[in-house]
Amino acid sequence: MARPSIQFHDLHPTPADFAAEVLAGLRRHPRCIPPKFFYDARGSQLFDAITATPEYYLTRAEVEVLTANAAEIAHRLGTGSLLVEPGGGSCAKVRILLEGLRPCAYVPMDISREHLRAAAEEVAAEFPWLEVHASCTDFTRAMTLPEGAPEPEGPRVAFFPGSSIGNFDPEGAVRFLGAVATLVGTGGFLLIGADRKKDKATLDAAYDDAAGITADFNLNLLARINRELGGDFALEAWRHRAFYDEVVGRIEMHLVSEREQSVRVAGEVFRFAAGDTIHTESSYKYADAEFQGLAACAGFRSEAVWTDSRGLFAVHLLQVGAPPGA
Ligand code: AVI
Repeated sequence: MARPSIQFHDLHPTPADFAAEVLAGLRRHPRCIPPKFFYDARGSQLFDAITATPEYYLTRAEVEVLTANAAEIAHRLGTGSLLVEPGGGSCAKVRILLEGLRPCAYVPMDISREHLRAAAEEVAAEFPWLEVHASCTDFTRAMTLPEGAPEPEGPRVAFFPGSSIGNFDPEGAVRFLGAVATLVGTGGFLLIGADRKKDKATLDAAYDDAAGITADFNLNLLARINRELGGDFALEAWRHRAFYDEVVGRIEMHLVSEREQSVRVAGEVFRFAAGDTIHTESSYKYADAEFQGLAACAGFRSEAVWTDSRGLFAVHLLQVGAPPGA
């Protein structure tokens, strides 16, 4: 029987400067804090809990699409590809595809070292025939393959599930897609999940579940600032607000000050009036054609798009075309 094969490549990514980014965001108007800071240990647990709420349909819909179409995806991509997953710290959804794809190697990339190591070891144990090259890197800054990753007989394929593309603004999304296109090269593929535009009630509920888990996830950011940056946010004086802006086509998540108050963070004082907000996340929703247009700006053409039985969520298969004049 094949033995699990795993290589761990530590590219020593510079950790995000939590203090500097939070202070810069609180000095700005409108105030904002980047959503990447949601994911401390408690935030990651809360995110997992969100994906199991009845209102947050995204994860279930995407799993349904991948499961229903795994054979067709494998048929289109062939075997022997090099499968790369930027941000693939938990290697969860890729399991649906591995048996069909039989890639020559799987390269999950993530900044969270121990989380990546544990997940990569688990996937290698579960698929003993699979060569795993886990790469600890900040893929938003540098998207390169680790040294030693094999040259595949098949194409290079990137996998970016979860509608995480929606957490970039459209310009940032095109930049990210461009970096993926460079990584996989001409003829390479991207399989990517993108949440679709839909009625406001469904979207508002998905980001403000009745059990209050998304609210806890949002408020945990303030608890993290208190703990790690010597902040004194009074959590009971803040509330979660999420709404779908139908004109812009995005969910906005905010923390709303319930009263006039002063807050100290890392020695600096910030004043808030009642109703002032801190914008903590945007989650863009795309019609299929709109998303394909965005991907085209980054050099991809659409090969296929699949949706779940309720038409809520799309998984796009994109391929990098030859550069103009080639
Ligand atoms: C990680 N990301 C795709 C989630 C989303 O739907 O935008 C994060 C999230 N925020 C609140 N609920 C889920």
